[in-house]
Amino acid sequence: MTRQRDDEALAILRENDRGGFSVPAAGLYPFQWNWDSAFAALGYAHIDPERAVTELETLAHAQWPDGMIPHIVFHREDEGYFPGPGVWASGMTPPTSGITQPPVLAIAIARLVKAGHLHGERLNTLLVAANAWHDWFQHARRDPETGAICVIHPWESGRDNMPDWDDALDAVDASHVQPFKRRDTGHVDAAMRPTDEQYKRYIALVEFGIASGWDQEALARTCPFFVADPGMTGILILAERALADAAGKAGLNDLAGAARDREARLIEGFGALWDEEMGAPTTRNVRTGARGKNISSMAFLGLGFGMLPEARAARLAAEFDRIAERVTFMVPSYDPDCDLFEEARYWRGPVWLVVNWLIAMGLEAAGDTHRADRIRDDSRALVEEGGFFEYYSPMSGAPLGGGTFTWTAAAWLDFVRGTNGRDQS
Ligand code: 9WN
Repeated sequence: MTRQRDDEALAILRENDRGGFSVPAAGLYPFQWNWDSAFAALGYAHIDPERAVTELETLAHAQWPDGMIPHIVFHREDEGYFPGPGVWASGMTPPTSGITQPPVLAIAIARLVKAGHLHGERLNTLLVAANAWHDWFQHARRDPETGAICVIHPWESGRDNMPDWDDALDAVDASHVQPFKRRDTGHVDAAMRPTDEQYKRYIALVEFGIASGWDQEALARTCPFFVADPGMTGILILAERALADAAGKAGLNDLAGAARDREARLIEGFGALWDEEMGAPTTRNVRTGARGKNISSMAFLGLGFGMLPEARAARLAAEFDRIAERVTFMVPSYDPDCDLFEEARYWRGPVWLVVNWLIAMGLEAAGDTHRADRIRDDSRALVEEGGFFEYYSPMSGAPLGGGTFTWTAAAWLDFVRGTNGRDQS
């Protein structure tokens, strides 16, 4: 079975290749998505390293003049997804959405450098792009009180429907949003996707961005939705480390130094999201001060090396172990012991392999191979049983959402089979 899954993973990466960029899944997601692409590159590295580099280049090529790398790049028209380029109206070439997504790019760059696939001018160009993007987060997405990184739209977090966004999203006025036709529910079961009410508010936030002329620094001050996220902050910490490492190897010492400085400030920001009662970092609604009510999967990035002081990391590890007892497959996107947990609905309970990959990466760096192995073994079992789906039930392992998914295939090749890049060191 394992070998058969290897072949299937390779075939998915080839089939979802649109020439220079990959789509997350044919039909459901027909454009280039930001963090999907960074993970895809790590998958392509196992088939065709040149193709892996190109994936990152087409993504970086869509960078805005202000430094933001957008969450979707619309290289060509496709009616199969809503909202498309006309709705976003970003005015960019190529057309893009107007928000960002988790900054996995530098993590992919560093891994390609380590494997000997990326060097010279092409490397320098990518490092400069990643550095400008990381810098942009400090100007356009920083919580002035904690120093943690915020999102102006649930889609920015990559964890669209996570319950901790609910309160902030409910406060968004969607009364003026004109009727529209969703396309996602034509591809997958509506019971697994966000509700229509949530979708209306997603679109209201897009309209708010357009009305501001997509001025990202202004949006940080005025957007009704502005929520600090341990996920975004934790991933940016990993990305800053990766950037410092790759830039150091390339001899770009100023750039490496800038990344290290930002990393130190981000670690403080991550720590400021710690919730003593919860024993975990949680979201913070910057507009109201309200905190997330439960533990989401991304909190476990805090188990990574140097993210939290020892006593807090030990408390967080106890929460990990409690959840690990409750589910068959780690890591559920939301705490299975709370009322808001839903086993099959988008980001309210199911397991995503790319989140597992990031958490395990942190655990391995911290020397916690025991918990990292639990995550890897569960990830392997999910794919062996269910194939390459978008996400899975943490209880039954049922495959859910879209099929033949690019990042799940990449996670299989690189994280499950390739042991997180350790084989390449
Ligand atoms: C909105 C492509 C993307 C992922 C996100 C995931 C989902 C889009 C959607 O699909 O988001 O960006 O329409 O639901 O939540 O993490 O990048 O795979």
